[in-house]
Amino acid sequence: MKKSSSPKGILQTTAVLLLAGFAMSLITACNQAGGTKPAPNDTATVIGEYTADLTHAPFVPVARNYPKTEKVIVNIEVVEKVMKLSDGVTYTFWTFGGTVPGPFIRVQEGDEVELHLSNNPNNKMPHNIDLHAVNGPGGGAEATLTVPGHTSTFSFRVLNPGLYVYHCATAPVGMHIANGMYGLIQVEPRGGLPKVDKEFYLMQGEFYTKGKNGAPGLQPFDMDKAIKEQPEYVVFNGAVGAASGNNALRANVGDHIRLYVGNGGPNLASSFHVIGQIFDTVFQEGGSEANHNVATTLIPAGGAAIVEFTCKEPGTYSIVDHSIFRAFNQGALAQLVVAGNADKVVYSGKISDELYQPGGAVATQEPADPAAPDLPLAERFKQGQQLFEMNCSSCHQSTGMGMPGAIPPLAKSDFLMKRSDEGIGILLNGINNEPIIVNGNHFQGVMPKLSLSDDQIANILTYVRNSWGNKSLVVQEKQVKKARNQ
Ligand SMILES: [Cu+2]
Repeated sequence: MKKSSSPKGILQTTAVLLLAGFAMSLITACNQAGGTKPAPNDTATVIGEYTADLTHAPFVPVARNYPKTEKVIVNIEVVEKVMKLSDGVTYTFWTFGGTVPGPFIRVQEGDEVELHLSNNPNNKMPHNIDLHAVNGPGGGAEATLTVPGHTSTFSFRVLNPGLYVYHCATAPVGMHIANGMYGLIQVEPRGGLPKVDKEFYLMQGEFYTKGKNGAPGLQPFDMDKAIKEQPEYVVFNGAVGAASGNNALRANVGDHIRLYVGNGGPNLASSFHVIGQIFDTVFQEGGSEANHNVATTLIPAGGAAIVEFTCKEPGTYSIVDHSIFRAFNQGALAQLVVAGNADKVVYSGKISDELYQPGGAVATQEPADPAAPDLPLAERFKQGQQLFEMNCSSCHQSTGMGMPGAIPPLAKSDFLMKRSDEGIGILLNGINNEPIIVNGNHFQGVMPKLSLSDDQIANILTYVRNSWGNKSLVVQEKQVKKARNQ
């Protein structure tokens, strides 16, 4: 911040000094209370000043690793703006810095942070910021309450290292958070965290829209659903698909990866999990004590965690809230794409797939029967609908719309409808991470080979190829048999 000699500047400086003094007296009181925690770096002399480099998710600022305590200027502008929540769905987000989550702030233990919160003149609402890294009333909320067209300034010393959530705390607080007003501040311990190869920023949050999940158009906020804690969307980084598909996180085999994960809530705790990975280190709740060898870690609303792991196998890893309907039906699904060479000792992949018939029956392949009876479209369609609901709809959705960025749509799918084999090959063989393009969008993932008979495959394909705007002929069992025998 530029030095100002205006009366306003002097007033601000005075207010900052008063606040700082108040904070110091609080610290003294806390220390005298006999806590066992080592005295924080509260009296170090501040040397130098710089403006923080803020990043937007999934990126994290480079660690500064400066040996001295500094004054850090943090400038954040609040912007109310319409952005995409899901394919065809928009929402009026209230944002720190124009994105959800807000910018990642990285400072060092003991630093003096001078925060300037500007409220864009085109905004309609007052806003403020409550940083969980602050020792002081409201975490800065009262000091930063700002109407549109104004900037508020306050300063605080970051006394406790750790990863902390910040959020707007203007009434109605829940609504400001539910509209996307949250982010993370990492207070680096002195000496820094151990070096890793890749760092990413992910933040979960729920959205409560008037329309049901997938209902198109600009969706208003629904206070009743928010109070009942029944979101329509649970997402990472502010939108369905914001960290999957073309936006997936990327790394290489052998990289040691650190994820800074926040949960803005406003209501739900996250059962944070990376499918097919084990966190070698977890700083639970963003604190200083590390736990090791954890597969799923709980992140409370308004809380955070730092997780670390090394990918030993290439592939696409799904990052989920393991409250699993949120992942596959509401959007809480990110992806990490890992490139490199496979190690068959660590993970073999499928070695074989043989018929299993308990009771001593001799397992034999179903004989090819080119004379399998043709059935009318209506009959295969009806059977196919039931089979689809049981086997396919949890990923592709009952609407056939899939999940943007993660699961390709079947409705009006050029990939499916233009195939010369009617899609039989996909159901027979599955998809094993081959990149595909559906209606111009890139997808890469795994569709398992399901245990379906030729008759069942014919039924499912007849249903899929004649639903949600798709139109084609019936697929018959003998076509599937023929393809299988080839
Ligand atoms: Cu706000």
